[in-house]
Amino acid sequence: MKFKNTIKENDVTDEKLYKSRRDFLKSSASFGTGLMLSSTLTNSFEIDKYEKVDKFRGSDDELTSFKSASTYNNFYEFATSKDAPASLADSLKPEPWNIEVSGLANKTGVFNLEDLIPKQKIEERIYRFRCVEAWSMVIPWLGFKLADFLKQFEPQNNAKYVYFETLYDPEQFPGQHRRVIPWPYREGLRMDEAMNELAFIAIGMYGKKLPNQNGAPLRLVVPWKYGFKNIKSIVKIKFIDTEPLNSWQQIAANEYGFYANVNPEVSHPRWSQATERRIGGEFSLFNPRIDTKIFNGYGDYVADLYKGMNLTKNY
Ligand SMILES: Nc1nc2c(c(=O)[nH]1)N[C@H]1C(S)=C(S)[C@@H](COP(=O)(O)O)O[C@H]1N2
Ligand SMILES: [Mo]
Repeated sequence: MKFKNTIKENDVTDEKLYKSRRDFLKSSASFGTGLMLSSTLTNSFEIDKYEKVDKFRGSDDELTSFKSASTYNNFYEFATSKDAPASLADSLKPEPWNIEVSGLANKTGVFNLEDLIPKQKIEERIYRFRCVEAWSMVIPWLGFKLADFLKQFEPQNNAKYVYFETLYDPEQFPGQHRRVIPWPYREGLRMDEAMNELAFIAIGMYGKKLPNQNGAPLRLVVPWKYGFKNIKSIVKIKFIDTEPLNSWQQIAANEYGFYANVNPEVSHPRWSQATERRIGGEFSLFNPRIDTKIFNGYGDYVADLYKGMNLTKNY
């Protein structure tokens, strides 16, 4: 089914309206229709100037509230508690924002995010989000395919991995005064994972720009992997030929390796990953637990990437 939506951001500023729009779109969203809007993007980083195409509803579950998603955060650059990032986040200045692209690509250098975004088609994607700590959310992201974003730098054939770094600046990230992890936060994907249609760069959520505490101005969203792969506030992208060390391996190599695909059958050393708790509501600690699915339920899109790999070893 082909369906075109040209709903602009200012139609959806409040959450109630936002929800009713979701219901309206429920039947229309279908993945992979290949339908794109001819965009009328301007050269500025104002999310409401972009026309959006609704393309993927990757979960029919009720959305997590904006309030929960923007006040229950993991962002160690601010602090290690969940509620602190929201209250500390003003010190981050996400505009203007430069990204340094290096390594095995034809177009490398320092780019201003404002110059990179207008080339992208802004989509909305509703994805489940599963943290390794066994809680989860359902979030409507705004952004673009990581594949499209990376292709503009013309990665070379020998680029087998893409590596990302978060900003290091203790003035903007007070948590970096303490060395709770070896800063900067770093992550990576195998190139075919990065090119997968689900891999996404978010610059917004719930119809608005990304709140700082959620990783403004741009963060990775890979919904079949544990939350820690979803690196925030990216300033460096490097195309490389060997598997990079990500932050979680640096701090706890015995817990998770490079892939970190959601897998209910591979327990964390200290807890089971078979079930999860949906965040939401005042007493969400008491929400009933639900079953966790392999690849967070996105196996149809990503299982092929891991054919022939032992997923209990490559976790
Ligand atoms: N730079 C950076 N990125 C990060 C983190 C972090 O501490 N620093 N935490 C990760 C973890 S563990 C999770 S669960 C998600 C949380 O994203 P959210 O706060 O938007 O829900 O961000 C991930 N990306
Ligand atoms: Mo996480």
